[in-house]
Amino acid sequence: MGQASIIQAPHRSLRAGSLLLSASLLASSIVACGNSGRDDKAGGTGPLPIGAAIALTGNASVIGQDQRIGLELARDHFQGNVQGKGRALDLTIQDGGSDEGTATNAFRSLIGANVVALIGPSLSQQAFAVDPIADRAGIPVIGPSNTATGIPEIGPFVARVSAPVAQVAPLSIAAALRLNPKIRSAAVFYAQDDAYSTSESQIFQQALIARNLKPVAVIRTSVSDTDFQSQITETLRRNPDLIVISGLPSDGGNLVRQLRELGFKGTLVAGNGMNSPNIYSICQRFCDGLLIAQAYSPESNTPINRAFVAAYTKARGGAVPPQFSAQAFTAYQVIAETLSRLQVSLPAGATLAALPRAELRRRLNTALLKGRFQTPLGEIRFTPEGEVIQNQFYVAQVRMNPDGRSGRFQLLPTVPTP
Ligand code: 1QQ
Repeated sequence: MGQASIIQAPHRSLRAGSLLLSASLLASSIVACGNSGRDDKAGGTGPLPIGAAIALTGNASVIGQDQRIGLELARDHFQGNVQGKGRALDLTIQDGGSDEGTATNAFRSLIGANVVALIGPSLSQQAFAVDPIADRAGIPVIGPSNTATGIPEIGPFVARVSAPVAQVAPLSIAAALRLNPKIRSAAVFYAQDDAYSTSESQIFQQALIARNLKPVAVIRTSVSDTDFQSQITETLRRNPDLIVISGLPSDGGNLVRQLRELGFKGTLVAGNGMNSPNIYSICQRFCDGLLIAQAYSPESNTPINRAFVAAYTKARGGAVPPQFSAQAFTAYQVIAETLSRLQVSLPAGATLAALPRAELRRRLNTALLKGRFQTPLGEIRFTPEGEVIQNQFYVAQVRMNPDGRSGRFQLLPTVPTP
C-alpha cells in the first residue's frame, strides 16, 4: 500500500498519470512549493503553505477520492480571501496511504515544507500514529474524517471537523428500529485491526444493549479480509434480525455483498467506513437498503452549502456531494477563514507570512478553537480540546439502481436528537 506517491501542484487539478512522481522527486517538489523550507522566518507576502495527507492509495482510497474533491473545491472557493488579493494559500495534497507508515512519511515531508497547518490523515488508525508528530512540532492538524474516540485528546494542536462515533453511530441503530420495530436480535462485525472500527463497534454494541438487543454474535475481522464465508455461515445460524458492520470500504463492502449472497434478508447497518458512493462498485446491487448515519446533508439550505453543492455538482457531472467531500471542504474552510480573520486583526501593512511560522501556527490554533464557522456541515465550532460541536445529523439508506452500479444515499426523515 502507498507505494506510488501522488502530489498535487498548487492550484492545478490532479490528473491521473501525469502527477505520479517518484518518492525522491516528490520530496523535492514539496519543498519547492513551500515558502521557505525549514526556516522558521517565513518572511514576505507569499502564499501560506497548507498540507493535506489523505488516503489516495490503499483500503481507504475510495474515501480519499471524496476528500480530494472536497479539498480542491474549498481551495478554489476560498482562494484569495486571506491576504486580500491573489493566491492566499498554497494547498499541497499528498498521498497519506491507508497505513501508518505512508501517513508518517506524508506528514514528515509536509512538515519539512514548513506548512502552516495540516489536514488529515484519513483514518483514525493513522491519526493516532501521526498527529503526535504534528502536535509536537506545534502545527495545527484538522482531522477531516477521524471519528474514533480520543482523537482531539491527542494534543493541543489536534482538532477535527468529523463528529465522533459516539454521536453519530447510534442514530443508525435507532433508524433501523424505526424502520423495523420487530428487530429482536443483532450480530456485530468489526475490523479489530482498525482504531475507528473498534471504537465505533463499541458504541454500536452499547446502543444495541441500550435497546435490549444483546448481540447474538460479535465477529472480529480485519481490514485486509475479503472472504467472510465461514464467519457469515456461523453467524446466520444464530438468526440475527439485524447485522451491524464497522469496517473500511473494501472489507465492509465485501462483507455486505457476501451476507446477502449467503441469504441474509434482515436489516444491515454500516458505519462511517462505508459512507461513500464509491462502495457501489464493491457491494454492487447488494448495497441496497444499507443504513448509514451521516454528519452531512446535501439538502441543507444554507448559502455555503448551496455554493458547495453547486460547485461539486458542476465538477462531478451532476453528482450529489458525499459526507467525506463536505468534511474535507470544511477542514480547509476552518483554516482559511481563521487565517483570514487573523490577517484582518494585523496592523495595516503587516502580513501573516511575515510572522515567524511557529508564532503563526500558535495564533492559528488558538483562534481556530475559538471560532464559529458557517460550513456545509452547518454551523460548527470546537471545544477547547478541539472536538467539533455540530448540531445536525442524519441517516441515509443506500438505494441502488437496477444496473447495480449506480445509486444514491437517500436521507431518511430526520428526528430530533434526544
Ligand atoms: C476513521 C473513520 C474512517 C471510516 C474515515 C475514513 O471514520 O478512521 O476515523
